[in-house]
Amino acid sequence: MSRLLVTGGAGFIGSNFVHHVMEHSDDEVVVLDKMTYAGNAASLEGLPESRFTFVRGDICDRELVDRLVSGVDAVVHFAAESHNDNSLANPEPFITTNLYGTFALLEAVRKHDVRYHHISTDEVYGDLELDDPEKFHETTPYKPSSPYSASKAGSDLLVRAWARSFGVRATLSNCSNNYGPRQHVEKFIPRQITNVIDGIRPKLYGQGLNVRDWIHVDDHNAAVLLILERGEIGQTYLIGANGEQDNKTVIEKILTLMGQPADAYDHVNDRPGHDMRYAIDASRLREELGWEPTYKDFDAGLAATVEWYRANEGWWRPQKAAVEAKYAAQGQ
Ligand code: NAD
Ligand code: TDX
Repeated sequence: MSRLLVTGGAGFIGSNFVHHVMEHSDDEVVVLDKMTYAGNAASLEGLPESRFTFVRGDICDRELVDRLVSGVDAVVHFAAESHNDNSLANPEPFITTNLYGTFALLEAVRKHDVRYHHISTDEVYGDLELDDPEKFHETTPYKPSSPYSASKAGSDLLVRAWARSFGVRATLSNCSNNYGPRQHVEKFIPRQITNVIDGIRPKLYGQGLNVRDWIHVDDHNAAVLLILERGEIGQTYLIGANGEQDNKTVIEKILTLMGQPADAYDHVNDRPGHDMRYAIDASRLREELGWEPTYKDFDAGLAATVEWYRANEGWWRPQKAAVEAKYAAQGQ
């Protein structure tokens, strides 16, 4: 049994990770979360008190981080500013949380010699052409496009430097686009599902030819737990489930699943600098650690996600109006 510090555990992937750990291990979890607009206390309801502690605080608070890290066996670092569109409107919190916050954690795990796993994104590699036969792999050069992806790329490089220079026992994972329960309604899939529930037409940026490599959040988290337990120290693992879909197709699938005409959506302003395509080669994870995704059928995973948002309106309703007002102000 281990004691884990999970940063960002009230967010989308972090909260699903905490539930996954409770079900698939006997580890104890301490969540450290600032509860920004993206943190949702309801995502952590019902966890066993004997194995779960919640601390509200900032990963940039070095004293707090030092104290919490000193009491655990491992840190799993999910906390971040995570939305590309927000990073275009106001990059500053991305620099503070994603870079300085990661620095604060690295200094603490270095001091207390604590195992560290760093959660990152495929966006650090920039984008691919639609017809490129290559996918991203562990040695693809970094070429981030947005303030968000640049801040994540910088945080990855800090981890690698702390591992090499100070011997921090770190692993890294770069995952593709996640979908599933408890994702904030600012993100593409939940935004469109909740729009349809509310009778608002879904909003497609530009022509919607951009491709994302979708993976169910539970498959991402199963890989993270496996890397934490059995990954090679110093190694980077790419996580992806061969889930490439263009945005237009995803919107059409959501509309069809929800009983609407497939063309009942609007084209809105494109995202500046919009990455065209992401695609992951997860061979190392599959071959070295034996990981396999459970959700191999995107349509079935999407249908289950639609059902979750239908059944959990109380979870997302408080955020919905403000998110749509913000998008409307930027023509999206
Ligand atoms: P999210 O925005 O849903 O959650 C982020 C959480 O971090 C929130 O609970 C928020 O309150 C917390 N947080 C933000 N700043 C903080 C700070 N300074 N101190 C403490 N807590 C803070 O994000 P997500 O989609 O769950 O992403 C989690 C991680 O996974 C991020 O590192 C992101 O880069 C990475 N990632 C996300 C995806 C994806 O598709 N969503 C894909 C690959 C990697
Ligand atoms: O309303 C929309 N319409 C639309 O067409 C929104 C919100 C998005 N889009 C497009 C933009 C992207 O091509 O859909 C695609 C997915 O958009 P997001 O959900 O904003 O995700 P993305 O920018 O691809 O980044 C996500 O995956 C990688 C996460 O937000 C990141 O945290 C993660 O690193």
